[in-house]
Amino acid sequence: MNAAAFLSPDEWLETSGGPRYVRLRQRLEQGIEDGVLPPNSSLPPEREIADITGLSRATVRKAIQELVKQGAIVQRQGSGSFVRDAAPRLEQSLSHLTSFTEDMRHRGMETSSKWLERGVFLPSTEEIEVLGLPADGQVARICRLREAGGRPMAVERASLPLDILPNPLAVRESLYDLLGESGSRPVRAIQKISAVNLAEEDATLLGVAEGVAGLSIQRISYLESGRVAEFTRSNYRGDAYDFVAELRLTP
Ligand code: 16G
Repeated sequence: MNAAAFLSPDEWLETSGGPRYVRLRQRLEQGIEDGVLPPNSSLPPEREIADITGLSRATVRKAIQELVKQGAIVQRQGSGSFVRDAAPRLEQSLSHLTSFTEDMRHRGMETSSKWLERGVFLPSTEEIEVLGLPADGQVARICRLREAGGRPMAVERASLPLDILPNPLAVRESLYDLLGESGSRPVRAIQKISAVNLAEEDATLLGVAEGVAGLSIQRISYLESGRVAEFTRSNYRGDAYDFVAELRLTP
């Protein structure tokens, strides 16, 4: 079945309730899922979808914009709308210290987070060592499932000294934005990347089967003064991320 036949309204538009743009969005989602609209295929132009369905162009645009926000459809200037790649791989440069929110914004993707844990805790031995905390001190922890374009990308567990993040509940979408507001955004970081087979908890959160390959990343970030500001352990979906490092010959 081609896209035009699939969008022909008799079968779906009149048979279910809800706003018309939602019904069109659902029909397109179904087409993507069933492979009628395969990865990288182009969608008919808005005008044509409006003609086929009898919907207004504004309604068609609204449905498509929702799918763009979800990351299911990408728009390319001058050439129209396309179904996204089967498993879009995102590249993160290993030479710039950026936040998850910045990385995704740079690609035009919307981010969201699900809070798994946040608060003030007694530190573990590892946190005491890495963050240089007094043994009887406290630590701020924030654990999040990070999503981009509606897809889960990483489980992130960040620990920070309490004077750097006094109120973990104050973090909204971006930790680095908040740290920037208080003048304690890290300026340098060391990252260790290793392969991991995702254990049940993180695999479930990331929407993959237990034991599937992922990337485990440990980031230790520093303030200008050289003090450790953040210790983060993250598990990324292996099929979603490429980390790219630029290498130069030393002069
Ligand atoms: C990145 C960092 C993480 C940092 C987060 C802040 C890696 C492996 N990790 O995900 O250490 O806490 O960005 O992002 O890159 P945010 O400002 O969007 O909360």
